[in-house]
Amino acid sequence: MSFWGQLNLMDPVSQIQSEMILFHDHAMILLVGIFTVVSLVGVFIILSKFTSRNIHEAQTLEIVWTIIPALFLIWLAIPSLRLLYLLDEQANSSNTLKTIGHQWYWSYEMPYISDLSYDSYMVQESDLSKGEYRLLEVDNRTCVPLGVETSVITTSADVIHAWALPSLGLKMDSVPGRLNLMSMKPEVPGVYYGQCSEICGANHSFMPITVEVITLKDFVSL
Ligand SMILES: [Cu+2]
Repeated sequence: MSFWGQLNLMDPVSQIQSEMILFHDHAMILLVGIFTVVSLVGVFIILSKFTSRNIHEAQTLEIVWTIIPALFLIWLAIPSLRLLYLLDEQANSSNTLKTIGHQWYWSYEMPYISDLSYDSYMVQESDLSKGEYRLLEVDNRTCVPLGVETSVITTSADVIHAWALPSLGLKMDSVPGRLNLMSMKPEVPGVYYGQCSEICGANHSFMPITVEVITLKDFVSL
């Protein structure tokens, strides 16, 4: 995550995040197209001599300019719905990570692996080592296995927080008294950063999320 990296979306490391970036590009094609056409129409209206100002109806034109936008909406809606259902897919999950938001830190549990529960606090600026990211490093990173689908269950102990990991296309509210479910399948090993994404109080900006993606072999031997 260099300076230039911070100006863009983070690199996708899961199939679902790549799909979301593709959908963004797909939607941008239409957006840029509409912007261009509307701008051109605006320019033509300014330059028009209004010789057609006495025309009151044009059935064919009206049919065309109703049907074409409707087709564009379908062109947007179909991949959008597909993505929505893909995001909810939980069928092949074989590991579970529970994340609990607190004011102002996260705690994690991995019930299938151990009954261990641990807290994850941000590393203060004065304690950072060289090369570590300010406001993003935590004292206890959570680990998930590479190439394995992990269900992430998120909840909160006090107010509403949100657990987010942009590289993996994850963001979900952590609501007290509720268990919200999402799934992740990281395809590239590495360390990924996220932040609480719900304004949750004074130290909202200081409860980052750091996830280490390690090979299954390393994960099993933890
Ligand atoms: Cu929070």
